[in-house]
Amino acid sequence: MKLYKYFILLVLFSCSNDIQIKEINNWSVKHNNDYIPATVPGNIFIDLLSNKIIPDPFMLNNEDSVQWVHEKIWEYSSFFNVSNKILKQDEQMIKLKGLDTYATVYLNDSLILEADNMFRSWEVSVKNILKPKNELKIIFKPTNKIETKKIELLGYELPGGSRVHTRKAGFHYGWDWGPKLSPTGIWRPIKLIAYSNIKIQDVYVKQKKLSDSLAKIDINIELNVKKKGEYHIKINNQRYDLKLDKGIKNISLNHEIKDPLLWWPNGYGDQHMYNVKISVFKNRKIDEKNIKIGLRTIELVNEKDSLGESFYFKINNKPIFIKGANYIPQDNFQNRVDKTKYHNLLTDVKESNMNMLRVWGGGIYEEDIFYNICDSLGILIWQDFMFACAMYPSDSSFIDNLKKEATYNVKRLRNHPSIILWCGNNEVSEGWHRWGWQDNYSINKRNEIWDGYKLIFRDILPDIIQQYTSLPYWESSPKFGRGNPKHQFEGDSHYWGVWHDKEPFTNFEKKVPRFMSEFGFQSFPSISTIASFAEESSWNLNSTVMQAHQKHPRGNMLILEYMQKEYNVPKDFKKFIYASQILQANGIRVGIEAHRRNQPYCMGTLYWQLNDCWPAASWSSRDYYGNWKALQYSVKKSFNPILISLVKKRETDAINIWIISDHEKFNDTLIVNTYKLNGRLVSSKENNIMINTGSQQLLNNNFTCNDDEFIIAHLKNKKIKSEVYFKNSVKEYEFLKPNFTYHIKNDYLYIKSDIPAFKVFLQQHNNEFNDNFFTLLPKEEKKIQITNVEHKENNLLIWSLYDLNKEDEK
Ligand code: BMA
Repeated sequence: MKLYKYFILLVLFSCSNDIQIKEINNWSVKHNNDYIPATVPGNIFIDLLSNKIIPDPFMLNNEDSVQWVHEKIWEYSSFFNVSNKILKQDEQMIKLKGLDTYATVYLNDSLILEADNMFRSWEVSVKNILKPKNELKIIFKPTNKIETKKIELLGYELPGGSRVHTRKAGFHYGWDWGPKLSPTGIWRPIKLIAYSNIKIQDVYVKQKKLSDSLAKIDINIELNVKKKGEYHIKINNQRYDLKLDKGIKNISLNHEIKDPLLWWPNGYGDQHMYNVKISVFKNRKIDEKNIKIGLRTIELVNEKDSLGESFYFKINNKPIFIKGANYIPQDNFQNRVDKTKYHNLLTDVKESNMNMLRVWGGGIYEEDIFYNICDSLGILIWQDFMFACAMYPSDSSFIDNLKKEATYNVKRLRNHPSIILWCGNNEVSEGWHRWGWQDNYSINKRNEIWDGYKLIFRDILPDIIQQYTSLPYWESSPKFGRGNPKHQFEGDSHYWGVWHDKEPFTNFEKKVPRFMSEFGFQSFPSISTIASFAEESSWNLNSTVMQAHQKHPRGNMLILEYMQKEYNVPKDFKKFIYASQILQANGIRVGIEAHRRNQPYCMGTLYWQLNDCWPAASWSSRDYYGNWKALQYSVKKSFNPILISLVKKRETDAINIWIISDHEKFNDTLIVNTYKLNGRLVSSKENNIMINTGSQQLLNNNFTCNDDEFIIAHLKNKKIKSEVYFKNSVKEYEFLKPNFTYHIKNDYLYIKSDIPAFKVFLQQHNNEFNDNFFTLLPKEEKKIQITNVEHKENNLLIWSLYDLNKEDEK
């Protein structure tokens, strides 16, 4: 009996000493005089929407009618009970991982926090305020009033407008691809944490040395010691005894890994990861953190050469040609971006043969899960700090706030092997030097604003990167705007001559930079995506709803202008969407192929933009719902490790043939076929070739074709095809009507055509095809995998370029 009592006591004692964590749930938000149920993490739009107070802001042009939402004060409240176990602990704190944005926080009517930065996490000690029954109340003030006051205080407006005064995602204020829907609320979880002995605050695994035979790492652990005494730490199974005084203690333990396995980007090898388990004990285990690390070296090489200055990444001492895209937040309402969405998006990135995403500076520092998946798939991350297309204030409170934001996020993300670069901002330097921003200010103000820029992007942020990581820092993307001729010779470049300046796609071939970090062209999403926000009666470019879902002021006009040059602009709206997608895909293909051909002068290509934050017309390759546009299928091919690129020589009709191979050296037979439009083979030339890695032009090939012909090249053994080469623009061809035959068997579609069919587009319910917008040559049977299958053989829509030109003849 005695023994039994002793055992119970021991259990109680050990529980009371462990770290207690409780998520604070059961939220409501005050609307008029009622409290309505609220979702946390979430935001006010989601709450008003799920309580049927506002219409869906993404539907129709509802965005306009919900603008009142961010002009109001919103009060969130949660009543929660706290157990004795928690109340008995020496330390009790509330951790608020994300408040968007100006928030006053009360616990049981005591003011515990005034928050002013959505990118920070806040920890507040609530000992003596916490009771068995509690109310946590958070009052969010509208950003606009506070911003107006800050502008008054500064005495002038900064480029970028009022948003620069608030540390909140830039795109919430509206962007040229996204709505003005600026959420307010608790966007990351709130937890109550209580403990008495010790807690692991932070772990940083720093790689000191990496060779084939040995990795040396330092495991830096930050401990918050509440009770001085004897502790021990275990790293995996190795034990270290420690005597610790009260307070924040930093300890560093050396570790070695023999014959280390490296972490490689997608396409270059495995993404080997090591588990590091850190446990703290005082007789028994008190706290534990599990970290996954990847061992790799990183170098950003900026070396002067005869042409300018290089910009490329070496991973594990190997120069890597970067293939990828720019990434924006997946939703204005972040709480809707669940695990599945992260997983699907990043899997698509990997399957599209990409090895990098750039997390663009007008969005958010992403969720941990995003980087975890990138680590496991080998997707490198270029991480911008959250500053975009504006000049920022530099008063002491703003600076103090951003220092804390940067430190917190850099520390949070520094164990991820996928993150290989931190970049100060998006287009801030370019804007200041090239967009006429300075014209509005006196010399003194200009100096003041530029001094602020230098302080943030040349002093503070690089210092933080240096202090907390061993990663490279890049001040601003791009290094030079396209108005400065240096953009082609030095650093990274955003080439918007195509699109913004209406230059032809072939200018991508002339303006090849050292590293292309942005270039793009818009298109419309699939009809099912359009149907999600527009009724059929609005399916035309001039309807109010379609205009509301095109945020670039010249967007539709530019699409039409470019389309007219290449295609007969379809009158049918669905065909117009098809044409807009192949127009975009082909234009970006020209750019990607040019960048890959020009390696090692150019060492990377990131197109603008991978994804969308709502259903709309935009530069994306993958729409809000994850549907692949023609561009996504096309980049998957253009980013294939082996690429055949046919390119017209300047001033002649002949083409050059290039082969690009990322990894392999091989021998093969290159077959170059010229066909008539009806499929008759006019000529076929075979060449045995030896391919090296990198980019290689095949000499002595003066291939050319007549007006009613096209060329296609393929590698016999590798079975890789080039894109079709047409000498003239598509609208000049009289395509013949292809007759397709197909059948569906076990999730596969088998399709054939009697004559060549180009940009063959398949659509059937919500079926997803693993290839689309492809070329079909006669006698060729294409096998396509279908997912989401609703097999209906009789309702497959098939279009090809013939359908664009045919319409015009009607
Ligand atoms: C780029 C981006 C964004 C913008 C895009 C398209 O430069 O950085 O600011 O959405 O252009 O205009």
